[in-house]
Amino acid sequence: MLKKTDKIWMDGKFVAWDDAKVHVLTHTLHYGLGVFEGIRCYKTSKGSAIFRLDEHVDRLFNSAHIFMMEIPFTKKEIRDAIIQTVKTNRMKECYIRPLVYIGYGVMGVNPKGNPVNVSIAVWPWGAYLGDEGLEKGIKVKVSSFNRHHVNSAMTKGKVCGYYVNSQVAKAEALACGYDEALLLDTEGYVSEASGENIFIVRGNTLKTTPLTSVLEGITRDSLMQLARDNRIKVVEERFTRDELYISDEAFFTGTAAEVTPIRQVGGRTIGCGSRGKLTKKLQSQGFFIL
Ligand code: PPE
Repeated sequence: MLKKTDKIWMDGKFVAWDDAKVHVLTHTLHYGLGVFEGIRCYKTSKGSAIFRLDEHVDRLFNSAHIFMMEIPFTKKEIRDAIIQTVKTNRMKECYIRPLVYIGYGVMGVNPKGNPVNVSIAVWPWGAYLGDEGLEKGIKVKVSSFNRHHVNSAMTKGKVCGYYVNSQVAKAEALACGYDEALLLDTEGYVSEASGENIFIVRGNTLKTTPLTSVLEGITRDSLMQLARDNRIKVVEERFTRDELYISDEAFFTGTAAEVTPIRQVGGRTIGCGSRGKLTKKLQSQGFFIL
């Protein structure tokens, strides 16, 4: 269950958690066009810090732009509102969920004529794929579902409706006894997990999928920078599932999942069958601390 916090920011005002409600004919509820972000605030030795806030706000606005949703606030207003929401709720560490959605007014596929609403909620969120997963790694199923074709989903946008695809893949993986689903793109190459990007290690090279059929992950970007700082070669290149099977190490990255090692894919052990050396090193740097 979600752990309630005090207030949720809705269109410029703070409302009590229990009163943060919308009408059942809210357009996004029916047709899935809404865009959102997932951001983490960490407790550091210098106080609380929101991880790459500007990049998350930029991505939120980019998502809205792609779908021609006009956010009735400036980037600065949203940025300030996010900080205020963390402060108002007296959170030292939390997950932050800004959502831009099409409101109540007109029904029918065409969203025009409806307001564009914005909400920002925060809550405490621990290890997304389990504490043990962060330390020992998780079991992954190559999904029977494909990631969206690039001409049906524009993955530079983080869109509510896209997560139906993630949900069916995740449900299938869990039903089969795995922890997470890995989806292939429509050409059969590895794309991403239900809520994470993927990296593999082969020799001294770290490889991740290019930004064609996947979300432009902010954690992915941080990981690539971190690896390069450690003089590790990083390539963005398509790869197949068998390359994952024979990789030395593999891990997922995401705001919620942080850096989660993969220890098994479809019954095949990956590398040492536990968290790899490089994965541990990268986990211990930056904010992804165990
Ligand atoms: N791919 C997908 C499909 C995805 O949902 C996420 C984040 C990523 C990659 C990684 O992006 P980034 O967070 O910028 O590194 N998934 C968010 C939602 C998770 C949820 O269950 O809700 C998240 O991690 O916040």
